[in-house]
Amino acid sequence: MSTTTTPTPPPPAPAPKKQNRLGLELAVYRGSKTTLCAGCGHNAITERIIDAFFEMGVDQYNVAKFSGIGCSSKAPAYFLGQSHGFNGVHGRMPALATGAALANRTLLNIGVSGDGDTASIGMGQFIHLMRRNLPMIYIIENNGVYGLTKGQFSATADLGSKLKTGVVNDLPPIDTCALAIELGATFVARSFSGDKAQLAGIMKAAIAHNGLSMIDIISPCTTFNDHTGSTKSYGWMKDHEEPIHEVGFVPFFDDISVEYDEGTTTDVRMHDGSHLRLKKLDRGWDATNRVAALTALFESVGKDEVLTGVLYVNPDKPNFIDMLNLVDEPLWNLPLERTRPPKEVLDTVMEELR
Ligand SMILES: Cc1ncc(C[n+]2csc(CCOP(=O)(O)OP(=O)(O)O)c2C)c(N)n1
Ligand code: SF4
Ligand SMILES: [Mg+2]
Repeated sequence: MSTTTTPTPPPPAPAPKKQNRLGLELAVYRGSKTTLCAGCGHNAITERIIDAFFEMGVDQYNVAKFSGIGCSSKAPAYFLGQSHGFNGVHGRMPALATGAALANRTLLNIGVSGDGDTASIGMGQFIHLMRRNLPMIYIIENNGVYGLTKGQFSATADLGSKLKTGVVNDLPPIDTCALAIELGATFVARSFSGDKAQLAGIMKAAIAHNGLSMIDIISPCTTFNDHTGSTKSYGWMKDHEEPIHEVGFVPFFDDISVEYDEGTTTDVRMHDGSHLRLKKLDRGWDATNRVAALTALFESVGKDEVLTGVLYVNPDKPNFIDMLNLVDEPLWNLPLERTRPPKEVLDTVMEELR
């Protein structure tokens, strides 16, 4: 008796990988493999940065990444592997970023810092960066400890929170968001590394913003600060995160006529034509009102709640580079005759000083 064998059908062709508006795949936006601990919140933030730059279709060659020292400051090595990068001294990233932004105004700048790198050793530089409203994204990966040096309290640790050893923090925290709003940053947000949807919207809006975007992201340190008694742990954030609105974002290259209800949603037109859409929740937060944002942050102190979302946004204030009235071309590319005053001008200056 003859047997007939049915040929096995060929396996289905793999689904084509999604491409962005530059025709690039997500993988192109990755960097080196992370060396951080498994489960570290910083790794989740790296993923959100990769997603946001991919979805916005940013040209990596036009991006400069900056950082200081800490586990968090290692993160720029793990995203945008084809961008420029400068890993600086502890707490001194703002000065580096300021120099680079002035030398080449066409760059899109992103800095990653830690709560130690920013709120302890780097505080002097941080406050001047906020006050200058330099066009850059400044991310604080906030775990309440110095992870890299084995978990000492940082200046953002909450009053009464505990180390694994039982040591209690008896100093009040510095609220980097309240400081940034007061000092002049024009896009200030707080989020949680575990809140994928919210962080995605915030990150894309920060890319679209033409000024200082300060994003403080609670980012649990699984090795030194993820236990009961910590207020920067996954468990605490799961129970105490209080989103102030739903964050939506419509990039300029998508159809912006998407319907929304003006009564419940604030629409903020960003510099590049994108739209940030903040759907009000119970609090009725007005993210364009600086004083109200500060008041709400002060009122939340001691209430065991972490307010997350875009706390404040002002897309219209001139940034540091606009204020300096620089020429349109990058300074690094100007010929000597356009950067050095001619001899006659110098002679006149010398004459005046006689
Ligand atoms: C001038 C200087 N002082 C102190 C140190 C030691 N040090 C290295 S990283 C760090 C703190 C890092 O904490 P954070 O910025 O919160 O980053 P994390 O590791 O928690 O992500 C300190 C104090 C240093 N490297 N350089
Ligand atoms: S020590 Fe903490 S902050 Fe550093 S990589 Fe490990 S989990 Fe992350
Ligand atoms: Mg830290």
